[in-house]
Amino acid sequence: MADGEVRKIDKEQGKVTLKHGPIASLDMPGMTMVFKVVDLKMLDTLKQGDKVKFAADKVDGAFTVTAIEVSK
Ligand SMILES: [Cu+2]
Repeated sequence: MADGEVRKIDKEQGKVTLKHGPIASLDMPGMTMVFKVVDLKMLDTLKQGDKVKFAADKVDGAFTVTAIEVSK
């Protein structure tokens, strides 16, 4: 799981903007970027400013959040 912070949520498009730390599985350094989500219900659990832990993968060519939880 990578660390991130929710910057923006777009329920209509099914996308979330995350400022994230390095993601080893994707060989990606830290940055702020937009992800799709595998399940739109994920977006209901999030709000702007939440610190999160998440997993992401490339699905049909698009970086997609496959799991996400708010850090306590
Ligand atoms: Cu990134």
